[in-house]
Amino acid sequence: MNSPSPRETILSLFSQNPDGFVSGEHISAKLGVSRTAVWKHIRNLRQSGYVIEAIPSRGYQLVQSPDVLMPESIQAGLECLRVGSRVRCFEETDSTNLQACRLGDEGEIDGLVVIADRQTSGKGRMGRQWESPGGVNLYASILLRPAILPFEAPKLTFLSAVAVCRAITSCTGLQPTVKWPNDILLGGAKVAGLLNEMSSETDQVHYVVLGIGVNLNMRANQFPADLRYPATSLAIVAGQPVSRLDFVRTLLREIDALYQIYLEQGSAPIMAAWTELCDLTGKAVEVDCNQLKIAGTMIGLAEDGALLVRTATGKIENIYAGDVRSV
Ligand code: BT5
Repeated sequence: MNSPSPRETILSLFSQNPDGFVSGEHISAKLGVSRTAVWKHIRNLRQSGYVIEAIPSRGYQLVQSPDVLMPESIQAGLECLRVGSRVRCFEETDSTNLQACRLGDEGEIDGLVVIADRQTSGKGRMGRQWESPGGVNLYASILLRPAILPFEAPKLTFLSAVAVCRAITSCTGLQPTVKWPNDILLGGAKVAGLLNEMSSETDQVHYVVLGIGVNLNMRANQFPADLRYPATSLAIVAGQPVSRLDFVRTLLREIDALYQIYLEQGSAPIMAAWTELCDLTGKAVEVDCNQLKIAGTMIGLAEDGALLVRTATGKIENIYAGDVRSV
């Protein structure tokens, strides 16, 4: 991991002190710089939107952080094993997945996180678009380099799905559900979408990119009229805004913890957690598989991540790609 910048060090000192006070002397000793240099770093942080008060004889106090996603505020005190070891934030990019793939091709490390404030070509599955206005949502891609075979990689979508659900519950108390293969729903409306991509050879994965889009503070009038399914945001459902910074930090911790479980125990515990979050098991569904529509009862997941649907004739179909709808 790269050594932290002075800003990162100061923000992490704030996060380590429960009363929020850090003395100028302590910062200057930690950074190995003069008190004047400390004051300059504090001034720069204020210019970036941090509200920092200076209280005589107690030191500096971080009163408020801006809801701007920056590597140092995301990483401060994050304590993840892998995820977030490097964080790249863009004000605007075409797609965080494309960025992460480009960086993956250049050799970026396991655990790299790419975040954008807005995307100009946010990607959904099968060439669809992901609506990505600025300042309101989370658009993130996580680069992982697990030593797995290519056929295993699609199962990592379940990891992102469980992590997103846990982060939503932790930040808002809401209880989302999952819909195979890549949707997170609140009250039946889509609140988050996932898009995994990978680079591999026949018998080796170079990297996997977990693409995660979560509608945090998007307003009803920001959704296009022609969405395939009803959509919503956490703020619409919770009735109050969600801190993007808190959400992304919570999400990265959840992904890191699940990734550790995945590396130690494989995908079975993660798929079990996903199944718990799915409320369509045992229900009548219709799956749109491009040319073909399959109707039946959703049974659950096969070991390889396929969706199992029992049709009216009693036949069990293993479905690898499609859009599921409850009927
Ligand atoms: C997805 O595709 O749900 C995958 C979305 C992944 C987005 C993330 S953002 C970070 C990373 N970088 C990227 O470029 N992508 C990933 P799919 O199941 O195909 O759903 C796409 C469909 O959802 C669209 O055709 C619309 O109908 C609808 N949609 C578009 N934007 C939406 C939004 N913000 N919220 C809810 N629904 C949306």
